[in-house]
Amino acid sequence: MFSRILIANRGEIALRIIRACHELNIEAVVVYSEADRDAPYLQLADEAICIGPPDCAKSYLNIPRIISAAEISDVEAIHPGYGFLAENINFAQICCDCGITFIGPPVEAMQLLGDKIQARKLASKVGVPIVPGSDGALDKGSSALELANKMGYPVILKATSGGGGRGMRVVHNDLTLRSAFNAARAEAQAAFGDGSIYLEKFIVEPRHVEVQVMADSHGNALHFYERDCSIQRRHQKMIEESPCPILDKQTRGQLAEAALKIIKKAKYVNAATVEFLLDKDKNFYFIEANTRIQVEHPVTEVVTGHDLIKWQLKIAAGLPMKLSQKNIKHTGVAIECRVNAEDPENNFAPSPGKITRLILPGGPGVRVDTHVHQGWIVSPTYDSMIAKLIVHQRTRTEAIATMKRALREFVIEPIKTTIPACLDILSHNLFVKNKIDTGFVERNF
Ligand code: MV4
Repeated sequence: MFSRILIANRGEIALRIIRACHELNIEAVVVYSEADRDAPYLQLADEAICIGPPDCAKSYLNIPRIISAAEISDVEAIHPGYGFLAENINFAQICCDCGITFIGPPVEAMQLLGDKIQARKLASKVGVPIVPGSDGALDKGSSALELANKMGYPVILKATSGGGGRGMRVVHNDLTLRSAFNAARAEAQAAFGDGSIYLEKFIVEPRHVEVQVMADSHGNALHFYERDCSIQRRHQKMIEESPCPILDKQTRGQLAEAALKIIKKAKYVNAATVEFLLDKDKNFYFIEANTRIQVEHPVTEVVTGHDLIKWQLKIAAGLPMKLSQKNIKHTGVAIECRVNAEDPENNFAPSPGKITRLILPGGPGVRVDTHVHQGWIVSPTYDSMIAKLIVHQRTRTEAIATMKRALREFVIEPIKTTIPACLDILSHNLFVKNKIDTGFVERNF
C-alpha cells in the first residue's frame, strides 16, 4: 500500500480523499491556492503546500507546480479528485514519467474513452447498443445534412472531445443544420482544441443513467449498480439517486453487463462511470464513459456500503479487489442533493461571500460531504458547489421525506443556495411519481 500521496484538488473532495487516506494509514499531502489558505481541511492533512494564486491556471491546473509539490513532499502517488486535472491525459503521462502513480486509469484507457467516437466504436464492437449516428467525425456541414436526412430529425451534434454540453447542438431541420454544425465545431475547437464533430439521432426526453464500475490491475472488473442523474439544469446535475427507480431487474442487469463489457475491452483500471440514455420504451444506449471518480459517487457508496475512494487507492497501489460481483449488494435508496452557492431566484447566478451562520443537518440516514464551516468565505473563483447532502432510506418515498427534512434543517446564511430549488423539485408531483427526464427542470421551473 502507499504510505504517502498528494491530493491535487480542493474543497469537499480534497477532504473526502484525506479521510479515505487516513483510514488506510496513508499520509495525505494536499496542495492549495492562496484563496484556500484558511480551509480547515488543510489542518487535517499531513502536509499542505501552497501552489499559487487563486486563479486555477496558476494553481490547481498548473502541472509544473503540482509535480514540484509532489517531488518536494516525496509522495508515491497523486489523486486528482474530479474536475481540474482528473481527465487530463498529459498530466497522467507526466506523473508516470516522473515515477509518480496517477490514481486513475492508464493513459491508454483515458485516451480511448476520452475520445467519444472511439468509445462509440468500442461499445459497438462489444455489442453494446449505441445511439444510431455517424460512423466517425463529420468533415463538413453537408455530410451532416446528408446523414440527418437519411436518419430523420431531430439529431444532435456532439464534440468528439466534448464535455459539459460544450460543442453540442440539437437540430430539428435542414435550415439550421449547417449553422449549428459550424457553431458546434467552433465551440469545440475553442474549448478542447479539437473541432471534430459527430452526429447522433436525438433521443427525446431520455433519462440519464450511469453505471459505476471499478476495475483492478489483475483483470477484475466489477459494477456497483447505477445512478439516475436526470435531474439536471444546463448540464449541471442537481439531484442524483440510486437505484434508477424505473429499471426492472432484467434491464438493470443488462445495463451493468454492458458497462462491464466496455470497461474490459478498454483494459480499464480504477473507477469509471459508463453513461447511458434510457428512452421512453426503456431501451438503453451507451453515450460516453467518464474516466474519474464523480461528484455523485456517495449515493453508490451508501447503497452498496463500499468506500469507492478507498478502492481507488487500493487499486492504484496494485492490490486486487478480493470481491465477487454477487457479494456487492444494494440496499435501499440513496438520494444526493448538490448544495451550490447560487441564487435560484436569480437564474442560479453565483452567490459567493462569507457564511456567517451555518447549521448542518444530521440524524438517521443523513450524510453531509462538505469542507465549509461558519465563517468560511465562498470564493467566486471556483465551482459553486459547497456541500453534498446524501440520504439513505429503505424506500424512495422515505428517502424523499428524509431529504426534505434534512434540507429544511440546513441553514446557510446570508449567501443564497440551491437548497430551496432542491426542495421544490423533491416536492413536485412528477418527481414523486417518478415521471422525470433530463428536460424536467427546464420544463417545470
Ligand atoms: C444526448 C441526448 C439525446 N440524444 N444524445 C447531454 C450531456 C452529454 N453527456 C450527453 N447529453 C445528451 N446526449 C442523444 N443522442 C440528450 C443529452 C442531454 C441533453 C441534451 C440537450 C440539452 C440538455 C440535455 C440534458 C441532458 C442530456
